[in-house]
Amino acid sequence: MSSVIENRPVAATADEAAKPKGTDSEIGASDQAETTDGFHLVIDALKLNDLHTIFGLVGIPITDLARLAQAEGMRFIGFRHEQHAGNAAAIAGYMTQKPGICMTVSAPGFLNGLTALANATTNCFPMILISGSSEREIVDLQQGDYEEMDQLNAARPYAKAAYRVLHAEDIGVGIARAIRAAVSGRPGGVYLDLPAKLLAQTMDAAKGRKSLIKVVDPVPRQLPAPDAVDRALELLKGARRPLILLGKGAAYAQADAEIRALVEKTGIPYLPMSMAKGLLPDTHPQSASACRSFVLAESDVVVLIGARLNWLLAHGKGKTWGAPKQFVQIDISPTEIDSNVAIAAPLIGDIGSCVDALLERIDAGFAKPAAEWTGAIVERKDKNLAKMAAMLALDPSPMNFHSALRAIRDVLKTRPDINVVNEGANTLDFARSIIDMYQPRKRFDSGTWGIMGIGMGYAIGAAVVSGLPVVAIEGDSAFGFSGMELETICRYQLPVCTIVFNNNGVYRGTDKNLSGGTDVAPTVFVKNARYDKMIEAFGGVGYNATTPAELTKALTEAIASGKPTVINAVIDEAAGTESGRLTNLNPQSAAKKH
Ligand code: ADP
Ligand code: TPW
Repeated sequence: MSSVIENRPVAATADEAAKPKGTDSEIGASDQAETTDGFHLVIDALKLNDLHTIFGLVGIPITDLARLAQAEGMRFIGFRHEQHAGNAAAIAGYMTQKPGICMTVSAPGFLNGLTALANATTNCFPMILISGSSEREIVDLQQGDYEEMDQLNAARPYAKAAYRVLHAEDIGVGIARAIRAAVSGRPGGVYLDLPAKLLAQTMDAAKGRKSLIKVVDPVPRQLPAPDAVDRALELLKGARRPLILLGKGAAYAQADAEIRALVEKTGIPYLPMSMAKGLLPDTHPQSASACRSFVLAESDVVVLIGARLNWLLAHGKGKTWGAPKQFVQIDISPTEIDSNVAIAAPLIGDIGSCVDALLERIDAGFAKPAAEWTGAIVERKDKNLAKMAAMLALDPSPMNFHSALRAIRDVLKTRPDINVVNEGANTLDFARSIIDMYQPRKRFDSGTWGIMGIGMGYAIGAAVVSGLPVVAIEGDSAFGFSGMELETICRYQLPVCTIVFNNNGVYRGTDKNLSGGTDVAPTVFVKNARYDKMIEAFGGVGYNATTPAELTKALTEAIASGKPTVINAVIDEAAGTESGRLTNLNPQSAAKKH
């Protein structure tokens, strides 16, 4: 098969078009100088919209597309499995407000990417999954094409939008629509179906260029209605125990200064959801993280900023929420309002504009919360922090989650610019509360689904986008979902240090087979595995750490080296609890409750 790069058909610039024509053996050179094709139009459309990185995995029909993208100056990061390419694209979207691009082959490659697309949509991350597809005529008659699948319809329920382009002259429109759908309003995952035939279609180069669209104002501001702002302020003015709750929508919105001003001007205590940690430094005096249960239960008016009242917030009701409350909810999506409980003061718009509007009208007469409320919070916080400090000071052998995380926390404190990826059950729950974050959009975790498998994909995406080191704090089970991407990390020499919390299994490693049979229990892995050896296979550096001191040394060295590294952190196999802090969601325990 000839390559599109060899037969480069586009005259990209006037200079190139003016170059002397080649020999007769360069078939149709003068024709080619005036035509373009689907391959080039896709690349040109992406570049025109400042999208310069593709996360993907090649094969028919997109290998040449990937080659060409690279030849034309785009970065193509090739993965070992499409799900991780998709996760990298999703986190790139979250970090930049521009859709991350993931590219896959048809049917199985597409389906592997679809989990990431669905996860991105669930988390409100903008990304575009571009998949090659087989011939429509054969797919629709189910005649058994190579990798046959009706991908467009398969994607629809899991995507914010899904489009297919059939004609080369529509590629510009297709990509513009995909970009707008991904980043405007509530961000999400968009599927773009590109049949193989489309990529090879040719058209006049000048017409092709004209058909491309540079999207103007892809993330338009959406101003809140003035009466909605008044309503929210009235409610806040009457509050005696107000609380601000920051979600990852607030981090995504990049309205960092406005949010900080709102928190500080009103004096209202705040709680960050896990990925909003660092939006204000976790050490901020108004942070109520250390007494989360207390403020959720005792507050009377709660301002939700880019956070949904889903399972992560106990749906806004029940014991967690204690005293009756009223909510102000700032969100870009009007249908989010009243999704779980009544919202007294919805504020619809982009977070920057909504927070600005509140700030503008908070006058001198706005009283800061009473000392009775803020004092009670400080008292609780101090008590809980002292308890936690005592726990962190213990030095059990083997290490437990706390002693290992204390070591990591102390190293990360010296590098607030570092990206942190975190998944697992106990590893996730403990790291979330022990590892402080100091800067916005530096923490990436299992998110809205509580999904395992985002680890290496997010780590690669974060390293590529930021150019800064990544520390991935991974349960040993969680790590297993994406572990093969260590090769990808080594191939691109990314500064990713993966710390595997190795406690010999899912949640822990001590379960027994209830039948007494020879198979190990469903939660148990190979004992004393050496995850550090895995990265050595690809030229990376492995460390085995059995004490906090060894962990500190390994992590410090790993970060300083900027090399791909894995630290096998040996954790007491009996230390974890089933499902971490989600024990109550297991059917057995849930049934007991009812
Ligand atoms: P968390 O899991 O941190 O609680 P969620 O993902 O549940 O956060 O909520 C994020 C919310 O933020 C979503 O409801 C989404 O519509 C909203 N959102 C995302 N971007 C913006 C924005 N720029 N302006 C306003 N709301 C936004
Ligand atoms: C895609 C279910 C939730 S947490 C977890 C699994 C398998 C792993 C917990 O063990 P790990 O962590 O990582 O060793 P730790 O700290 O407790 O020792 N498949 C998917 N997503 C989820 N959430 C699961 C399974 C699960």
